[in-house]
Amino acid sequence: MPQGTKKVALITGVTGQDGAYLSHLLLSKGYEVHGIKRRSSSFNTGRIEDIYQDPHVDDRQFHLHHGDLTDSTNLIRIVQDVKPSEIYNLAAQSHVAVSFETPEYTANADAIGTLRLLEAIRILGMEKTCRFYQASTSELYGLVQEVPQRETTPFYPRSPYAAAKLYGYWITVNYREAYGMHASNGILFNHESPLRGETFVTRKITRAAAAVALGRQEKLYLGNLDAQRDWGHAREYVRGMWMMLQQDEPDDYVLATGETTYVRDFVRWAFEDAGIPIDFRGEGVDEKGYSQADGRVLIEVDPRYFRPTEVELLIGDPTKANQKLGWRHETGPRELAREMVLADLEAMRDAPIAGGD
Ligand code: NDP
Ligand code: GDR
Repeated sequence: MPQGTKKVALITGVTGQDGAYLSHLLLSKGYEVHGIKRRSSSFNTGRIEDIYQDPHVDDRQFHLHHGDLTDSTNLIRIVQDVKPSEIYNLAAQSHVAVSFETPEYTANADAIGTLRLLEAIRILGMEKTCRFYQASTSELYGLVQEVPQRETTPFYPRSPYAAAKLYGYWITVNYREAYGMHASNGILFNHESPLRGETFVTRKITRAAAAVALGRQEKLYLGNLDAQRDWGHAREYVRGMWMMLQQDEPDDYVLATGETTYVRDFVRWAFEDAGIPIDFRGEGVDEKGYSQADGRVLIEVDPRYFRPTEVELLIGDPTKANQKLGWRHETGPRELAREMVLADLEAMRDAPIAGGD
């Protein structure tokens, strides 16, 4: 791109956790940012309210377009209108457990949706002018083949979500090799924040810890407490996405903290930060769980949250991203849990809580 030309980014999944953080980052860097949001019967733009700009305002830097990864004509038209210099494909049916219930839809959005976007770039002859980021995932590693997991670790997907993302990963590599596109995969390990969706385990736990502390909830039902995850902060991970697209050459990178934590320890931390120190009684997933000093059972394992096939252990090796991108994480899981609990406590003090699992 000629120097001095304004960079234009198109973000799919702009209403999600990462879409919100990435929009903030790119706006702060002077980008014109376009996001694709789905039509929904109620507002789904809560995470980007603070950067929303009225369509009637002149010289807007943030624009929203209705669209869907399952609709090729819509994607082609948006890419043609926006003419982005960078596309970040963050949209996905991103819940692993839900993918077992909606496998075909998940494949359509997460696998073929990626192909549709790459084809839009190709059909419009933008292979050399538009860089592409694919939101790949540590779920690709699935059944443990090697730890810590790095770019060269073999994949073994364990869910319809991971199988769909495997296609997204390889079609991105293929378009890079076949058409010389600047297309990169970020293989991101779990990243969380106060903006994390309420049904992912960290946020489910921090909201429940806050609600129990405020006397609004008695108990939290969870699934596999023995799973281990490498949890980092979403704000830091979107910076890594941007860094990948600023490289001269496209490539694939792991972003991770290199530290892994049991779900049960995240539970303990979150409740501790909410002012409810808890003792764990026994080991194993069928155990009733944690109790307070007064004997109340606060956590109960409910098998309905078990997955037909589980990913037991994720721990990433971010050496390549450290060395080639200069990317580093700053926030570890303990600090992350605290930030999320404090944010939920603050939000919940002023607002009624909604249900959900
Ligand atoms: P979220 O679930 O918070 O956001 C997903 C976004 O995709 C939402 O904006 C959602 O819209 C949108 N979306 C879902 N289906 C479609 C569709 N068919 N067409 C258009 N948009 C759609 O995910 P995150 O922000 O956490 O993750 C971003 C991406 O990174 C996802 O692809 C995820 O799979 C991947 N990823 C996430 C990791 C994590 O730990 N967070 C780790 C590794 C990869 P709506 O708001 O309407 O639901
Ligand atoms: P994950 O995240 O599947 O790793 O995918 P999630 O937070 O859903 O689960 C993490 C682990 O916690 C266990 N678990 C529970 N999970 C949920 N959601 N609800 C529960 O009640 C519960 N109890 C225990 C799970 O079994 C699992 O082992 C996330 C998503 O953001 C993906 O899009 C992304 O690709 C990966 O992270 C990296």
